[in-house]
Amino acid sequence: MNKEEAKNRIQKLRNEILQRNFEYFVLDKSTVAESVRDSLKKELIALEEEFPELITQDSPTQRIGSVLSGRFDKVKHKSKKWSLADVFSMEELNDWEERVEKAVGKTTYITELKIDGLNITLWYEKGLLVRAITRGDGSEGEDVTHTVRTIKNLPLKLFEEVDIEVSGEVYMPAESFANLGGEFMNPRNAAAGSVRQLDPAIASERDLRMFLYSMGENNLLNAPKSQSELLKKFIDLGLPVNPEFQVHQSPQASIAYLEKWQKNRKNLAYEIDGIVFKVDDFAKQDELGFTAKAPRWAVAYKFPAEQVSTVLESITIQIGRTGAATPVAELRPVLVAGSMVSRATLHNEDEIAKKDIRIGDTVIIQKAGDVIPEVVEVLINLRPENSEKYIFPKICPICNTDLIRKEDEAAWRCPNLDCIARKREAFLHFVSRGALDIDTLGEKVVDALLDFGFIHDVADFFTLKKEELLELPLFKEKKAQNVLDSIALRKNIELYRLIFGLGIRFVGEQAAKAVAENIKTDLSEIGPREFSESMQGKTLDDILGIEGIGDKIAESIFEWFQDEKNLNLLEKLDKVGLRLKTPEQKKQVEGVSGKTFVITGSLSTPREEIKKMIESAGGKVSSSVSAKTDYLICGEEAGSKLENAKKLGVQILDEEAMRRLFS
Ligand code: 3BD
Repeated sequence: MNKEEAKNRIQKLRNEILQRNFEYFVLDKSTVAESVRDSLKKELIALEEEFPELITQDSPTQRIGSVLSGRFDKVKHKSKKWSLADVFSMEELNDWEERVEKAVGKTTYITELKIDGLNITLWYEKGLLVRAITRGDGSEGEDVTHTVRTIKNLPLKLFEEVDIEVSGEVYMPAESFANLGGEFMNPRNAAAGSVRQLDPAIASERDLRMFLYSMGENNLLNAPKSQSELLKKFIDLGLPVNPEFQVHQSPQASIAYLEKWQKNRKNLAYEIDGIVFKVDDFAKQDELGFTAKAPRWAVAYKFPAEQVSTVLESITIQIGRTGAATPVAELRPVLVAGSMVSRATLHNEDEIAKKDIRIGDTVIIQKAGDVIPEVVEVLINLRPENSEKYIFPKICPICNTDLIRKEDEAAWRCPNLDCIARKREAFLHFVSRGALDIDTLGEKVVDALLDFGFIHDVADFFTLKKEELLELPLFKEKKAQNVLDSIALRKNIELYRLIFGLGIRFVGEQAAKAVAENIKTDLSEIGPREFSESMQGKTLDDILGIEGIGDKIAESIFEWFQDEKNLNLLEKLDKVGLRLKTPEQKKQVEGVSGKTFVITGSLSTPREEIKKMIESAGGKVSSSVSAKTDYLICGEEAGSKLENAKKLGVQILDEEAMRRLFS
């Protein structure tokens, strides 16, 4: 290839890469595979190596330039970079809208997600990226062109040869941040730290992105007349714009947008810390003008903080249903993410030690979404002088029994089955929604029943008397009757609800359903006694054989039914009249249900189909032949399994014999 041909080819390759990158990064639609974009770039690199005199700064191969020798150069902004006024509540937002409409009358608004990133201004000259500057103090920033050039969704060349000054937010997608590891606190810090590298190669390895949202000096011919037109113009130029902006005809409509994103922010690939409200029309923006610091035509609604600091006043120990002793931080109450928080979990002894959390410490607490608030970090500089390392208590604060910590577990446990704290949690679990679902028995009622000594085990719920209930605080005739009625209503429940409600360790709702499915009976309803007998008839292997039950769960279930106390409880539940609906039985086929099959050789019906047929008739399919195998279904060219089956005297069926069995 001669130089002229190379120049031509290079130009075409650059344009193609520019266009494909734009489609991928700005329009968010992939028109060719990433490997294709890579190979185009490879060809371009090869040509530029052959003809280095043809390399230009806007070539996509030239994102990484030379390492900066010292600190960054200071650069004056062409136009002042304004701040944004914050509002923290609906009232403040309404006040702002009233002020706006008083000045310019009814108007349309545009809302944008407030990207939690780093504010950067770019200068393009004749369509080429020539400079990138941090916000600095708003009038002067630092030159970070060398790192910002490496941002993958940012074009080094625009689709039009214009001079334009644009600002936006550099950010790092949450997942990329998570994969980064290392010293940064959050994606915002990671983005800022990457942009402020002296070596552009480091920035280039970080997954940095940018969204643009405002324009300063420019020589556009048909300048946009509103913010929404501006964002569309950006896209025409090839600049990345956050796609979630929206124009609203009324303030009310913009409130819906705010509520939507406050709720859905976790589903975004990047972090946002609020919503920016702007008057859409540039003429109206001009009319409204600026205060000393910020435009009057825009505000940022900041989402309630999810992390705040407060003082840890004491540490209490909460005993759970399984006896686990969970340390709880008792906090000076603070508002977090819109609700008052006065307690946060400290998880376990090791967590406290790892973070060196002490009573009296000022701590950062976090509440994300619906999860339990937790202590994230101690602000060590605020630690009182005389503080001492926290020593985890070794006795149960409720019943004074020595706590036990097994070697492979993080939790200390109260081993006392009669510990009132354990019982309370067990009772609450028994009546909870996934279990017996008795909604009149809330925490207060259960606490009162325990206080008065009216319940000692879960069977006692079913023999409560009205006279007893009437003794409880705030109980009158009607309330007592309500409680009795709702208990009576739950005397007849699905079997799995009891299994779950018993609180056998590791047995959740799914496992409970799996066990219930496995109770073989022709009856549509059984008592706890029959259930108990059926379970006692099972070996550990039988339980392990239940689909969906792993080792840990199986062992726990097996042990539970070895304990006399538990069996007595089931007996008592039977006596008080609890009735258990068994799951609909799979159709039973004589000679198939309860039998174990192994399939081998090549058969005319797909194995999966045969397996389904066997299982829906109550049989089981296993992969290897053993003494427990009842039938070997054997096709052509069977090998060692057939040999084994013969040795063990397992009954062997060919396809025809198998069909006869099922008919
Ligand atoms: C965003 C100003 C105006 C052009 C002033 C209305 C204060 C950071 O997604 N619009 C956005 C975002 C930020 C903005 C404006 N629109 N200003 C905006 C913004 N969609 N984050 N900010 N900024 C950007 C700032 N940065 C650092 C220190 C002080 N202020």
